[in-house]
Amino acid sequence: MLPDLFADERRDATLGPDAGILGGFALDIADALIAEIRRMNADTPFRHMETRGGRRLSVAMFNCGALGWISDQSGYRYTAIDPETDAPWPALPPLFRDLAGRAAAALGFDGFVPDACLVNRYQPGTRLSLHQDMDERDKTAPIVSVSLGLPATFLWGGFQRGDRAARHRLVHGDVTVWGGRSRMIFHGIDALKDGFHPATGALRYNLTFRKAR
Ligand code: MD6
Ligand code: FE
Repeated sequence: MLPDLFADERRDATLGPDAGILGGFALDIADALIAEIRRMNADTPFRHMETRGGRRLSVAMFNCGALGWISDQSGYRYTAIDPETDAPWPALPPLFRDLAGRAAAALGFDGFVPDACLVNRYQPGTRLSLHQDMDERDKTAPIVSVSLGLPATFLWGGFQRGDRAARHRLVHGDVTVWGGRSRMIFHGIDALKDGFHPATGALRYNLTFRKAR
């Protein structure tokens, strides 16, 4: 029998219970997603937020949707107003909402309607250290995360910060979904390697959809 040449193409992978990578799930709309990021970024700048301790995050961020995740000297929280522009965050594009719902359903989370989308921008050298996503009120909803542009190494740890982390490659168009029993897993992104991607140049974008309230 001939080998299935496409068996590897989608690279779906299980991360843990209720968590997985949907390889290439957003590939067919990736260009349109990037166009939406650029359109919103015309009015809403990427910025390097500060942690409570006064350290600057190396990931640059903005939000779209009713609520946006922010960090400053008083800590982490969700707000309806962008403190940088004093205006509401840009509306969640229907294309984004639809993608998040379809991806969540693929992992068994039906009816996922995000109210927050964090747009992350990584340059070579940018990293996101191990963390838990715990600022969302509704921990029963999953999180859906879309990778665009340069590949990254996703770190998938355990329930303790010191637990050994597995490494998973995330490429343009991949979507990760997690919730349920894996919702509080420590995770992060290793320092982005230098490179060039035809859709984004020397950048990686990540969209992270949540139900914050
Ligand atoms: C990133 N993602 O992929 C960072 N958090 O750039 C996250 O921190 C993340 O991908 C919660 C759920 C999914 C994620
Ligand atoms: Fe996270």
